[in-house]
Amino acid sequence: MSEGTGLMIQADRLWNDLMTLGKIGKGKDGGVTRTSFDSEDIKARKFLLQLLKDADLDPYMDEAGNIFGQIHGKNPNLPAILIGSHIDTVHSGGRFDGAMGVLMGVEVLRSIKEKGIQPERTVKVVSFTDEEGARFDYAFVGSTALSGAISSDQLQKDLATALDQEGFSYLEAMKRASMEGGYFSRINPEELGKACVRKAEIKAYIEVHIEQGKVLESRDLAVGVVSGISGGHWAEVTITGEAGHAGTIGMLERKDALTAVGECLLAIEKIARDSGGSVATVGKVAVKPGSGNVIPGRVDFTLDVRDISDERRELTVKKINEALREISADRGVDCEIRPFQFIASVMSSPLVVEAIKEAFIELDYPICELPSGAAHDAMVMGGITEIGMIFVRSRGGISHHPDEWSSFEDVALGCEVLYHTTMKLL
Ligand code: HGY
Ligand code: MN
Ligand code: MN
Repeated sequence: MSEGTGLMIQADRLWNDLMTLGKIGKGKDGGVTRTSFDSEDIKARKFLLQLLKDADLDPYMDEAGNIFGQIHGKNPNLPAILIGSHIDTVHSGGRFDGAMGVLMGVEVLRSIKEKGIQPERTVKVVSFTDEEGARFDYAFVGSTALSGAISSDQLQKDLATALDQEGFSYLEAMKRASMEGGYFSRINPEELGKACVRKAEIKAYIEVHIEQGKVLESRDLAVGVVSGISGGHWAEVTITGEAGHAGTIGMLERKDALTAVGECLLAIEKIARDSGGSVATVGKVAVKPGSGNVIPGRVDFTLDVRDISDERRELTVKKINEALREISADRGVDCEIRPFQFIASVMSSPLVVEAIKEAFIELDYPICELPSGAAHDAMVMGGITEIGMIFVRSRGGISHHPDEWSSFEDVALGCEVLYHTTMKLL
């Protein structure tokens, strides 16, 4: 136990790491921006590698840029326990989303090591490359490569065509990052297959995450166990009308792409509201040519549809697609819908859920089970291993925002639950 706190982990040290990492990529509004392989993400990766090195956790990076620390088990042939999350962020996001899960993994491994415990099986912490997809609109890159959720050839093709706003491809960004040398040298988008692990190599994957919702807060609880994670369907939509002079083209002669999109947005909202459980979001809209005195000729927007029920989500997507085509036909504009990513919902594994619940009981804390509306690397890992997640209370449910916050006490308890869970699974 750590002196004075009654905890097996060192909460002060963890909090200090969390606040230090939160300064990397911090902008004027207090939000953190570390998108994959940008300069701040590289700095954060270096910070994490140093932390792992200092703790003697034998760090390494794989071909996909996933960062690992580890304690080698007495029996290296036994499947390992993996604890993880991500350190990339959305644009102007918070300090906790992802980073907290990774740093708790580091803290748990550090604590195990300091107590002189050498487990039977290997335990690793992983920071997955690009969970958020904020720079290239392509998410879950590291967990997809590691789990082999899609073939490495397909992933490489996707990364070659995924572009950031400057037209820089994912593949180029990875190659550039590999030139940092040292641990980074292993990054190789042409060898992503080497980052893929076999099912037999991992016993379970555990992820701690800020809840990003208000369930725990409303129940006055600091931590909870996740029952399942909602899957998602992501697409890009292009509506093409006719650009023209804002002063000369009469209202009845126009094929305004943006007004068509206006109608589409309301239809999307209504379909999701009436679905009985799906949520649908258009979070990014680009208007072309984008001039105040020109009728918009083309609009590109993103579509994000989530639901814990795969069947209901796909029905919602079908209805949305039909509505977009119908509205476009009525307005004489073209509509192209390009689905680019799909992840099925994943239920947590009884093996990990039971271990988490036993940890709660050991700590004499009430058990609260709740679903996750947000996506996580855990759902991708669900394709290859047993998964489970622990949620930490999120102040006001605010997330993907500079004000995102979990208290010191809640973070400490979350990490303590993770420690006890890990020990049960080892
Ligand atoms: O979009 C999500 O649910 C996650 O935060 N990446
Ligand atoms: Mn997020
Ligand atoms: Mn996250």
